[in-house]
Amino acid sequence: MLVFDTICALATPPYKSALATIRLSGEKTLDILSHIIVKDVSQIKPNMAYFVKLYQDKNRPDEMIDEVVLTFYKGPKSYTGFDTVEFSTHGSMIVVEEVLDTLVKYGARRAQKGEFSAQAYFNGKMDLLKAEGINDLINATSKRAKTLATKTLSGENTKFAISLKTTLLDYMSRLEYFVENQYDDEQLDDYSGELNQIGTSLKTNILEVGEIIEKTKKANRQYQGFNVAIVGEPNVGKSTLLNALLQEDKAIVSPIPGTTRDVVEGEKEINGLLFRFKDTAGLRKTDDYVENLGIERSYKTMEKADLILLASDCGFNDIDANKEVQNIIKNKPVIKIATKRDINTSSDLADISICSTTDALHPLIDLIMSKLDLTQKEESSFLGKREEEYLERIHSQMKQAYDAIYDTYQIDIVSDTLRTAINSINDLMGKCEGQTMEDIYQTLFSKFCLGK
Ligand SMILES: Nc1nc2c(ncn2[C@@H]2O[C@H](COP(=O)(O)OP(=O)(O)OP(=O)(O)O)[C@@H](O)[C@H]2O)c(=O)[nH]1
Ligand SMILES: [Mg+2]
Repeated sequence: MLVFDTICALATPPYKSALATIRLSGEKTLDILSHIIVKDVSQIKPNMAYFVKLYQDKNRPDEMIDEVVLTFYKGPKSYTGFDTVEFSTHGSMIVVEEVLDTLVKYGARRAQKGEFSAQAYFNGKMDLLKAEGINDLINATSKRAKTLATKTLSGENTKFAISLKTTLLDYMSRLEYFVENQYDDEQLDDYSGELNQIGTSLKTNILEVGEIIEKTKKANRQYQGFNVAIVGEPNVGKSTLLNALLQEDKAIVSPIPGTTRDVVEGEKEINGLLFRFKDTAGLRKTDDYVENLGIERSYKTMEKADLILLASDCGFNDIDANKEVQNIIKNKPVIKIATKRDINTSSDLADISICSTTDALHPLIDLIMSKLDLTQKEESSFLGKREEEYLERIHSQMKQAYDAIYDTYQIDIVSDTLRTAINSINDLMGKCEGQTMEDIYQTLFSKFCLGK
């Protein structure tokens, strides 16, 4: 992949639609344009829309491809930093393919996924935190996920990373002053005082990064959404509960125990968050081969769940005696639901008692929100697993530097560990020293959409 090739791609979904947007970006953009429109390209002003006829060859007006609206963004004031043109064509895939073939004929190359963002990154138009924020926004599947992704675009994450880097650089330069003067007796008294001061400030920085990591973890969980398993013995009303939560007739309900065999799942946005509810086969001892396969899936679904709704219509004694269930739920949030409140007395062991066929489920939803620690909207300027991993790395390197101050009083060790932390901050922002463009593209931008 050569980032600085002139590239083209469809930027809207590849289906028949009213309009389609095609992007062309790179140094040859205007040259390519000069072959396919009659208008003199030197007269085309940036950021203005032009209604033009697009030709396979402007000298052969019988071969018009489409009438389009084109907008020209002059580099470096464009998304990619290169001259860029966006064509808004009629949304036929035949038209789109013809435009792309024509752009390729005059020197463009079909872009790979995320290559426009890669151009922007390598052209210094944005750092990785911003590029990933844009991708997170495109992939958001709930209102909350969208809000979290938008927050990462504000640039607060980059500001924080730069300010932390500046602080650590300041500590390093103060330490290096002492390294240079360490044999000067007059300086020795100041030595431990200065080191202590740096240690105290570093501790505050470590706490701050720790808090940011916690917020990032919460934001990541909220961005991904939550897997909620509905589990219990047969016929207790699990499928009825799934249908009530989804407000949809998704799973088969019947009075015959063992009705649900496979995992039945559905997504629902609640309070702006995405929940994936999974109804499972009722847990019981049985000789039925297929039902046992379903029960195995129930256990696997429980293992992967973020929250378990444990349903029972006759107290929880039997399910509490099920060692396999207890083993899985001991480290997970669980809500014990007494079902069929209209015909049964609730158990003392239940967290909530419901009738899925008639009750409004708000109390259960409130309980789900509090069990998953979702009652407060967490703000985070960082989002994404890569960010979380780098922040943890930086955090542990800062802690190593702190420990080195008090364990060894060895300035060079403190200074070295701070330097490693600074390198990790650079990597977090996307400096990625020692990595080739291809490595960076493969690990990051190849996950983006085509045309982005
Ligand atoms: N009275 C009453 N009946 C209910 C309630 N919830 C479910 N039922 C009934 O209980 C029976 C079993 O419901 P399901 O939802 O199929 O139970 P399940 O736990 O999914 O059962 P399996 O799939 O066999 O494990 C059906 O006849 C439902 O109509 C309730 O709140 N009140
Ligand atoms: Mg069922």
